[in-house]
Amino acid sequence: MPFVQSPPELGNQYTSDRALRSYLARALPADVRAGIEPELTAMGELAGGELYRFQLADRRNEPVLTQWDAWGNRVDRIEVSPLWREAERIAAGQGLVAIAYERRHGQYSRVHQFALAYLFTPSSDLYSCPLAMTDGAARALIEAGNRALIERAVPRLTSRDPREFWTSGQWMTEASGGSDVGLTETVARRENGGWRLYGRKWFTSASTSQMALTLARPEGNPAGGKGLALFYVETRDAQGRPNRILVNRLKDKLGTRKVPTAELTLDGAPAELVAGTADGVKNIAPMLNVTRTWNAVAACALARRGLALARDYAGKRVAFGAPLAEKPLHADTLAGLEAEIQGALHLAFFVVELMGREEAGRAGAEQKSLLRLLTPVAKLLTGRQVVHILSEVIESFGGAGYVEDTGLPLLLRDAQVLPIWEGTTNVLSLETLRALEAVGGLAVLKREIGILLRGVREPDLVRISAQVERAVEQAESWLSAAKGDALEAGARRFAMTLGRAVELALLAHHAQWSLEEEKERHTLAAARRFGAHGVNLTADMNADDSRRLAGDRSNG
Ligand code: MFK
Repeated sequence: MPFVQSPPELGNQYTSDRALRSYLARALPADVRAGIEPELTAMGELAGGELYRFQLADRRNEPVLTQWDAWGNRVDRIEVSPLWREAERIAAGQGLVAIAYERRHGQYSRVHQFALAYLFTPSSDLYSCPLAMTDGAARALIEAGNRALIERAVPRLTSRDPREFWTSGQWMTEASGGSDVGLTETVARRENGGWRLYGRKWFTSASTSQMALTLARPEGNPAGGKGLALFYVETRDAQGRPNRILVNRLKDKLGTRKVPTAELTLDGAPAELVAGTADGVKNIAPMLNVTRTWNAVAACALARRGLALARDYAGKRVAFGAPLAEKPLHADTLAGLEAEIQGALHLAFFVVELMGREEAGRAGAEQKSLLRLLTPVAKLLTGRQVVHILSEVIESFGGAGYVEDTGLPLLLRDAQVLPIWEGTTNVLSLETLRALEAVGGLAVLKREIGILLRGVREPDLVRISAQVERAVEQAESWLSAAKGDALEAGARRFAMTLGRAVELALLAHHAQWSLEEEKERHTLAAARRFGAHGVNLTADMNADDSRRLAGDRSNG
């Protein structure tokens, strides 16, 4: 018999996730944790068992667009994959959006929701994309205070009944501007007392949604983001026909291939204003902040899935006389990934906690400022971390990781979207600088880091605390010296430094708690390793060198 390698397997994705469980033990009151634990255990079982097997079997199914019926009617029907249909049923039934609005656990409801979403995401083929937008749409409508739209849409967006449940799109991207949304060309016209939208949306994720929030420029409005207005659109009319919206084609993407991302033409689509005839970017910002948080949680979730598979495999795969797990270099590689995942997890869930506090009316001005500042930071940093981690995960399987029917390459391809959609790393780095201005500089972050590190006593954690504080000081002095182009050029290194500093501060805080309360040294190990990877990335780069290196068209 020739040798046949056993594939990697997953267990219960909640009970086997030490970092998540330890985090929840600290972050949640005991009664809240006990109340949600059965749901988390059941979701962990589903995600590591039945749903994971379904996902592997469903690998080749992708959404299919049918533009015409047999009789020549334009129908633009999109059939999603079987797994996506099941994912929708599970997501509605488990309240993956609803939990945040029912608020059964007050300020902890967001932690509850996102812990479930984190477990669900890697086995859902990114069904968390429509969930993120649905959550964001509910939040944006509520913030806008538009009673009629809230009454019409929010009960559907937050329904637990799969027959009632609606998802929402977030149509922002146009060919003219993916990041520079102010370049939007879609026009809104007053016709017969209502608004009609005309234009082309270039990248509409999850285009099977029943509604969308979108941006368009009311005729006569000035150019730029301020001249845009936020509109509510229902995608089908009362008879279920496309609502003057044409699906031109589905995108042929690197990853997220189960997500039916489409190019749309709005050909007089009826729409309603959400919040006045201008300030569209500002009015859609609450949606962006919610989807960016989903993005950060999804990044941690995909990274965790990759490492869970790599770790299981390392215990089974024998090479050079021993399982890979016993090989010092292989173990060292996985250890580095674990430390980065734990840092990312703590940052993403810190933002989740802040969001929950704000929504429950329990956040003071400082916490609101922190949320504003750390939302783009968490999104951009975790988005980069997950791509690095999953690239290493693929490599840790050798050739098997490069073969499609192992289901592994999908992880890396899907993860690559996370630093792109909802604002690229660079766009969010610049957004971090604007957010910093909005919150009055670094003082609020420094105070929070001080609070996190106050109780640290373990000698290694004391040393790590000093490393965090030094990195923030270095970032601050870089910021005060950098001007003009140098400021913009260094924005990513600066934002990543802030993010890494907060990740390490959270790890140190949690490690001290875990040493005392759980008698565990796992997070201490993660903090030490993360610290060894480094925090401060700021640097004074030579602008002439950068111009030469980036702009040399004669060099390839
Ligand atoms: C699993 C995860 C799934 C996630 C689902 C993903 C589905 C995919 C769907 C998409 O990808 S949709 C496309 C997402 N596109 C983006 O995220 C656009 C990225 N570009 C930016 O973020 C630009 O920075 C931006 C469009 C915001 C720049 O436009 P502007 O017009 O130059 O905005 P500006 O001047 O920065 O902000 C306008 C106002 O909004 C300001 O308020 P004021 O008018 O009072 O000064 C800002 O303070 C406010 N604002 C902007 N961003 C904000 C915000 N307020 C709060 N939070 C924010 N994040």
